[in-house]
Amino acid sequence: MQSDIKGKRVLVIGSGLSGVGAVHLLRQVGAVPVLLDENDKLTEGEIRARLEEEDRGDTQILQMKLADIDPDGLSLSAVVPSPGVPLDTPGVQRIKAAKIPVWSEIELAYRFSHGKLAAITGTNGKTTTTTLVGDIVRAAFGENRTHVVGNIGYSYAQAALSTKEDSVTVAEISSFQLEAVEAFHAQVSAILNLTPDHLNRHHTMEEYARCKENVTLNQSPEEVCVLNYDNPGTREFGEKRCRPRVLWFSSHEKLAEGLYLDGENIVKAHGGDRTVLMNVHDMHLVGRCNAENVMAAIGIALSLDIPLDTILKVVREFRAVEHRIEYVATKGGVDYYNDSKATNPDAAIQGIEAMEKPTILIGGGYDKGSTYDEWIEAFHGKVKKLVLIGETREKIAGCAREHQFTDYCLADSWDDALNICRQEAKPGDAVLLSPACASWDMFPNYEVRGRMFKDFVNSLQ
Ligand code: UMA
Repeated sequence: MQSDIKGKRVLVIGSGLSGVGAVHLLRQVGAVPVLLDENDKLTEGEIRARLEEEDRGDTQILQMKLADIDPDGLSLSAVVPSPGVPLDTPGVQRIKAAKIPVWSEIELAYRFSHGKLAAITGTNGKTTTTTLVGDIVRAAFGENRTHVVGNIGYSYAQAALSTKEDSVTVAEISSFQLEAVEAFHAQVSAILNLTPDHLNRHHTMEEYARCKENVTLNQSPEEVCVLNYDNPGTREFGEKRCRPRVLWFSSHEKLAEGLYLDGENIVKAHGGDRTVLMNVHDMHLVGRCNAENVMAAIGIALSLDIPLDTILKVVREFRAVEHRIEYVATKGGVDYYNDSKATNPDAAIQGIEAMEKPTILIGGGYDKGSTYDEWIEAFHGKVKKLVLIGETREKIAGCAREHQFTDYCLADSWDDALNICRQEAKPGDAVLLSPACASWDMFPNYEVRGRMFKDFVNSLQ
């Protein structure tokens, strides 16, 4: 589907990956992008330098607060906010009141893309599942027909115009990106799980779930949504409101239809038949959460009509993605794991569960309004020291005391936290960076946080 925006002015908010991708797409289709960034620390030159070479010259740049723009005066035909831009601010509300369409960057991208789309959302496991599905699609259809985009770190808008009728796009989609969608339509969708996250942005769990459920928007009853049978949120959605056909997966229940974990085996149940697909020890990924990601990926790939033997071959060869319970090295008898991607308590619980040794845990960071009770309860005698960093350190310390967990300390800085780990870790221990918080108070993103941790580990004798 295309949209008639040729020659029309479109405001792009944010000059990060999404904004740059959106400007590029808009220019390629003959629209006139106006790029606004609210960060007053950036110079116009810096913003322009972020754009693709061919977009730099005459793209109009605005450096001001969104609340100060005059939507009518700018003669806008649409507004494309980057995912990081909250949509309930007065600036966005004024744009909506002026009846100017507000499209998230994935909505814009979708309108100009071709071929099939598999869209994967959920609170945790998105990146692993998307990467795995991407590898399977690549093995089945070849590199040229495969596009892996979205929250994974590559703007969908940037890739959209390279897609063709025979392309298969695999998109990792966040709740932020699903807030302003309209025509967006994936042939296969997945919601891996729903647990509290980003509540400072979405305010309530209902609103967060509503955004995630938008991944099924415009799907027909013949199309497929892959859902987690064990998670109360996705289960309720699948049983009550989901329009496309549900393909369930479960790591707890032997389902009559769908994919499930039976001891060490992944089993497919269909039409009364049960087939053992593989043993979880035949793959390189560890932990129940990864068995769930693999089942979801198999379900998505089967729904894209990819042969089972192609799927299972890729699953057997697949290795963990960077920053997700990633083994870094063993130094002085201490195992170091980088789980910087655990940016909420639920993901961090999975990090702890995967540890098999007494663990020194680095936690804390940007305050997203999460509660930490369940995370601290999951320590179960495994965490010998909790080293707290960032904005949430006092809040987590208070929560730890309420749960009678007192083996924590507050680090004054990132370096201080690493020094504490160095002093506390004894041979036979593990050190785990699994912060349960976003990184934005101390780092540009979780990747930088994870790489700094790995640099520290690699510098140890
Ligand atoms: N900005 C404004 N006004 C605002 C907010 C931001 O002007 O109110 C400007 C900033 O000054 C900055 C730019 O917007 O220059 C940044 O935009 P952004 O925060 O949307 O970041 P992008 O670089 O466009 O990256 C986004 C996703 N970021 C977020 O959702 C916060 C990336 O996901 C994604 O990989 C990328 O698009 C490509 O699709 C990252 C993420 O942290 C990994 N996602 C969250 C998560 O996984 O928990 C949802």
